[in-house]
Amino acid sequence: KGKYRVVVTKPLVGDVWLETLLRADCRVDQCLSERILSRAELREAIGSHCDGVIGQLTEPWDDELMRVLKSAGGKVYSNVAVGYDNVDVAAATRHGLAVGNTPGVLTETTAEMAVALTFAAGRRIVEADAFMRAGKYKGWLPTMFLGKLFYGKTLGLIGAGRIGSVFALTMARGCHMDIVYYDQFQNEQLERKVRETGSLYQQLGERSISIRRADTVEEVLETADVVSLHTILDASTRHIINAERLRLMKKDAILVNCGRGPLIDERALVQHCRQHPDFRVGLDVFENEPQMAPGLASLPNVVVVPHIASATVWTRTGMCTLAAANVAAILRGEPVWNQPDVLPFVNAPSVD
Ligand code: 8YV
Repeated sequence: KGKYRVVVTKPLVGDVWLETLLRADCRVDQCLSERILSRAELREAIGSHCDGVIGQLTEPWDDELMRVLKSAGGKVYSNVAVGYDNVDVAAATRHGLAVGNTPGVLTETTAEMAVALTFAAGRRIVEADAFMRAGKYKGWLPTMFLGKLFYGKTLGLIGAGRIGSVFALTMARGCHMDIVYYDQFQNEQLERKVRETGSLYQQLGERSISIRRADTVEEVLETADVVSLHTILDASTRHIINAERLRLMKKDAILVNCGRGPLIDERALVQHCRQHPDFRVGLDVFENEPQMAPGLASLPNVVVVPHIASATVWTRTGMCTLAAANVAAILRGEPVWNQPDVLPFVNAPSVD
């Protein structure tokens, strides 16, 4: 029973997403395997009839798979992620398929992971934890695990959209850091918030904060003590951090990436970290997930986590629910979940 058949390619979080689909008259075929489905398995899951797919960024939703979905009667592909570099949106649009994503619900959660990685890398939390667990703490020394102070330093952003802004404000307000950002667009809202916080700090007799938009990526890299990547992945941003640009950074800077792995040339990063032990890195994403570049995992100046920046129960429940709501709305021809600046469709839903 159920008017529409919806394929879900991975186990999801919570029950609301399922209730949302069932309420919308959908029959749900969910793949409960934790394995990443191959192209052939995705084709098989779509089968001869499928109205919509809820998929993941680990899957290549390119022209071929969009064609398969369209031929099976599909109307919508919904990514359980805000990023959609795994989706050929132009192909989907050509085939008349709407493409949904999950902006908004993961902004703070992802920004908080960038904060966590910044501190973990800068204060050597993982190294120190391993030291304790190995029973190596034999007595306190003033020279032990010297890390970085953030207070009053400069924070660099590559990409100042939703997540980048929340990260920057959290760090700048908490540690009184100045911000320098590179983005195609000026973020007036972020600039205003920083200016207003700066004047409040001044009134309170505390260190003020400032913000400046840089003309080039280089300018951010040269001036910042912490650089965090929050830009989308496309042809223009692939390897935006390469060997040459790493050399521009301060030798004791911190580089954080909760965006997409291929923003960094990971092999060049390994080399750089070997040469500069005071350079510190926090990574949530990798160039060839789930693999890491040879040598990366054994570097003491690098902290790595497995793409979990949005992994809280609240956020993943929200992402899965929004992904389901996107499918339900398209199939029933209803308005999509919406709020200013957060549109959960990356192309104009053009289905009949
Ligand atoms: C998720 C992400 O961890 O939303 C994104 O673009 O990369 C992360 O929030 C991932 O999408 C889970 O599938």
